[in-house]
Amino acid sequence: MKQPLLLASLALLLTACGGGTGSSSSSSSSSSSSSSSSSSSSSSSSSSSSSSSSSSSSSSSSSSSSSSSGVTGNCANGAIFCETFESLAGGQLPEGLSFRNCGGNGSSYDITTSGALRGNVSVDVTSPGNFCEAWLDVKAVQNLPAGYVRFYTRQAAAKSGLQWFMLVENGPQADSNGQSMRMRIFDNNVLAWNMESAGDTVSPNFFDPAQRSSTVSLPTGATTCFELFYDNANDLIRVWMNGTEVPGLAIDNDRNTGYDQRWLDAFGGSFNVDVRLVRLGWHGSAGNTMKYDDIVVSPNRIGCN
Ligand SMILES: [Ca+2]
Ligand SMILES: [Ca+2]
Ligand SMILES: [Ca+2]
Repeated sequence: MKQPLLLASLALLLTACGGGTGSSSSSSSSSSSSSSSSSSSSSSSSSSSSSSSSSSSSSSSSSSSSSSSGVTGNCANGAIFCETFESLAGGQLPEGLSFRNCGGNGSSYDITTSGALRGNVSVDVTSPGNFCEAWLDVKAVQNLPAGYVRFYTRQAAAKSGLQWFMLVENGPQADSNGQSMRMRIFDNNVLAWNMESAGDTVSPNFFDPAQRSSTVSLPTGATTCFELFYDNANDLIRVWMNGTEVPGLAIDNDRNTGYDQRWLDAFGGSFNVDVRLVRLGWHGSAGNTMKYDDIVVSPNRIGCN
């Protein structure tokens, strides 16, 4: 039985912000630029006022050009969301994205021509560290029970350890908290899934040299394409980097295949994939800026071209 999202959000609001767990609850800055939809995070409107100002002040210009590109209707190959940021320089996030700040002016985004990843404009997402979250909420995922999220990214500085740049909110309780699936950057930039509430487990178990080779290191200083696939009905998660699947990041509920045994064990033998939101940005102990561009959500594989 699913707990109503409102209750989950309210529960999160009671949680203290920050701390070593990284579970800063902070309220929903998403409401500042979200227009409606059934977003789980926007339901906590009671505290949104504190964060809405920060998100709008984060970008250099206040011209709200939210009329842009691509929420629906003009994306290729059946995609339900696509954003290149090309017409949004200096402005606000488009309707399909919202910003989740840790509160106040803690984190920020900036749609900028500086160092653009693709074309002339991309978006910088900056966190000062100390577990102040900075997320772009990719809201189209809420309307898709199975699909692909494709994006390009580049980190300004190599930061690893207790850091993560993507959150997959799986199940009704996950809301940038201990039940979120973190795409975490461990030492030497090794990527692995990590969830705090499941014994802080990691998948793959990269501490085992044999499994270390099943995953990749996040390139630093290079624009990198990621594709995430999730299928809530068939309980599948897969990840590609630069067009090549990363076998160690696949979770398929078959402990006889791949490298998900540790993950499945942490959930009592099976993991119910129930993806409700994907967040792109930065969160963790260290501050950083992550650039993002060409974000697409589609029921079909998108690729990196
Ligand atoms: Ca662009
Ligand atoms: Ca499922
Ligand atoms: Ca498996």
